[in-house]
Parts: sequence; C-alpha cells; structure tokens
Amino acid sequence: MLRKLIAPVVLMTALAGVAQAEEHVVLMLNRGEAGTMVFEPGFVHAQVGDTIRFVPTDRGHNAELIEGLAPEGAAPFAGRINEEIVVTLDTEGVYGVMCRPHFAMGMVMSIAVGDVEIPEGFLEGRLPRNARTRLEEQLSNL
Ligand SMILES: [Cu+2]
Repeated sequence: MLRKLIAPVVLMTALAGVAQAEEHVVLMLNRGEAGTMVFEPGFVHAQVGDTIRFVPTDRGHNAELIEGLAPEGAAPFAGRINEEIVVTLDTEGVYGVMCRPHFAMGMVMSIAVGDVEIPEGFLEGRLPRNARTRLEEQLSNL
C-alpha cells in the first residue's frame, strides 16, 4: 500500500523541480574580479519567473534598473542604498542594472531573461563610458 503511494509523490516532486524558479544571487562589492565597484556576477542568464537577490555585501551601493535598458513592459525597480532587494524577472529580454552612486565608475550589471538576443541599439543611449564598456563586456556572453 505504501509503495503505491510513493511513486506518484516522487513523480510530482520531480515535475515541480523542473518548473521551479531559480534565485540568482548578485553581490554588490567595492572590489571584485572585474575591478572596483562591481556587481558580481556581472552577467546573469535567467529564465522568466526567476528572481535576482541583490546583496549589499559592501556598504554604499544600491541596485536599480537603468532607464531605457529593459524590455518593454518590465517593471522598474530601485533599491535604497545598502538595501537587499529581490527582483522577479517577469518579462523576457535584456536588462541593465546600475548602482546609482557608482554608475559613472561603471558599477553596472546585465541580465538576459529567456532565449534572447541583444536588442538593436540597446546601448545607443547616453551612458557613462565606464558603464558602457562593462555592459558591452557583460553582454558579449550572450
Ligand atoms: Cu555602488
């Protein structure tokens, strides 16, 4: 009797695992592998429904969507300085994220959600030079 019950439970657990969203952890650091004032990792490839947890490991940073660097319909977000935030990725596309105090120093990261390509003209708008350089490097992973 017990054996008959176990098989369906194991199957359901396996199916739930496939559909389960993943949480990606991104650290905000004064110094990391890519240099000073960085998000680490600088690039995350996620699926729709996944979340990103931005962790202020070092003080003085925030995580916020860069205006214009997001797919249409994506909800903007902006954490406060030193705030840990969790962002749910509901919309497929490419996102650029910055730390506002260190945007000019190139403290940015990028996210690709789903099986996507970089939209045409994605980095054509006004961006600090250091931010553009890092975004280009990060998005070369796509
Ligand atoms: Cu910062």
